[in-house]
Amino acid sequence: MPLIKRYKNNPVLTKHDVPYPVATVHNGAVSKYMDRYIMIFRSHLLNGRSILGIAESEDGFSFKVRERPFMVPSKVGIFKEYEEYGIEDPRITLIENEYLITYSAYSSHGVRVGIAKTTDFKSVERISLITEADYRNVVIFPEKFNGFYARLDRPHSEIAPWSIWISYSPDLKFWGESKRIMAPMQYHWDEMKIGPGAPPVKTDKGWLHIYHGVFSTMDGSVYRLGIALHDLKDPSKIIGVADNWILQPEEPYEVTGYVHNVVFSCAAVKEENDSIKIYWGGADSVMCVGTALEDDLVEMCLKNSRPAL
Ligand code: BMA
Repeated sequence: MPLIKRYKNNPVLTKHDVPYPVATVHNGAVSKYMDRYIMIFRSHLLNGRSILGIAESEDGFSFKVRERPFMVPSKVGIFKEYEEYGIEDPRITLIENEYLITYSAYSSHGVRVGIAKTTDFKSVERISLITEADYRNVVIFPEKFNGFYARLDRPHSEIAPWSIWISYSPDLKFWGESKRIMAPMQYHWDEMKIGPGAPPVKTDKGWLHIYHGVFSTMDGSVYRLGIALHDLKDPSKIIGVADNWILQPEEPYEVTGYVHNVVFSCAAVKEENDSIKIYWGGADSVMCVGTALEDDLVEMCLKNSRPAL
């Protein structure tokens, strides 16, 4: 049995399901909302810049895309300046009755991360740009720690391997106490860079965090998914990181597309039967889903783990 069972009708969304012209549908965030699943996904427009669309589902497998995009680059204020080249790779966290949406904001100043909120997935309000350049992949924990929001992110660096950091905030605007907590491992599937993937999922044994790792080959980079377990009370402590990847590009829709050999996750949804739905973009072109058992993922982190740093 594979660890992650791919849904038999993958991909669950493609550009053909979108009622406006796009080149891709990928790297979608997913959350349960009322009795439904909401997906906010990234699409490349035909000019190569990205916007965020929205789709709904009753079962988490079969999605219908709304007529209009959910978020496009802002036309006002500071967001206008920093979102000029597009917005990418959303993540959704439900915390204290608000759905927080983080996304990468691209402009001539580099890439930084924005945060917005919604309570109904109809209107959305931008809160702040929460990093300077060059950061991507912010995921927010769905609980506070000692009254502080916590996030994982991945700064770019010229002199250090691209690693996962943690920061805290009292108000979602001001962030600090930053610390590097997990690094790529040399001559390992994630040796080139790692970054946060899905917002962490709570289990009895710790917070499960699906991250992406990249390996450089003669044929370009390969994006795979890995799994780490963080301490329940102190998420800066990593209990274990699975040595093996949990998913790699294997199906045709993951191997070939806008960017070859990519599985990239921005969402994991915990179900009542202790299974977890994992969502990922295939080859930066389509959206896919699979299911895994929570216990299997936890066990992978605890047995046969590699050092976090
Ligand atoms: C990363 C980001 C992701 C993308 C991945 C693979 O740097 O741009 O959005 O899925 O590369 O192309």
